[in-house]
Amino acid sequence: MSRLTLIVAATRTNGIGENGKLPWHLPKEMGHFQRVTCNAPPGQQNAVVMGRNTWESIPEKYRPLKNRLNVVISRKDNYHFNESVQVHRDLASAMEQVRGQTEPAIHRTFLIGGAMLYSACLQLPKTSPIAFVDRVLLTRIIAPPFDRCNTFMPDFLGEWIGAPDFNGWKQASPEEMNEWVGFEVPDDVQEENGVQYEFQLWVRDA
Ligand code: FOL
Repeated sequence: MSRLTLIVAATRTNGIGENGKLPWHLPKEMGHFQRVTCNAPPGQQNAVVMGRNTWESIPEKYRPLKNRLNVVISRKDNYHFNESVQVHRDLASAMEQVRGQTEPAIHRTFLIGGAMLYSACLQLPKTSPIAFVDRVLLTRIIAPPFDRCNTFMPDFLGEWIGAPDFNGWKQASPEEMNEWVGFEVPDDVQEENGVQYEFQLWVRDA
């Protein structure tokens, strides 16, 4: 079984996209995404697994995402895109590619979207031979509400069951988050272009 870290920026109502693109322009937040997903020990690399719509939403000049193994999932026949990226028909096949890859060895695997893949993966049980999402690196967009979002991630935290446990998910402390990502992450509210957000890490037992 492979562990997956879901990485996402989402509003409080779980909005993540508007008409196929990100609803906001947050260069520093994007810098955080880049730094986290690129950070691997010397000689190793991380993998980024994504659906076709997410691939298409990445500006052409930035894809494939550099210094990361890019893996795309699409059921379209002969979907034509970048030569250096392999396309898979399902997550099982995508994860097999990741597991089979050596040189460089794969350190961590990040699920970078979109909505369809986030939902499918969050539903996998711990016993799944394919993968299990045991971490969510969530950038919570606090304000404004971005009411025009028309793509959403599942409400993985669900209803409050009793602190500090939400459906098996626990929020890591700022120290635990720094330790896991491998660098210092600001633990207060960030503000960029009039948008307020904060970095969170949620973990559940595998
Ligand atoms: N997670 C978080 N925290 N923020 C995001 O914006 C985000 N976006 C996606 C998935 N998880 C996320 C999917 N969308 C790029 C563009 C869109 C995208 C993911 C990545 C992208 O162009 N990334 C470049 C950085 C380019 C830049 O410096 O502006 C990269 O190298 O990662």
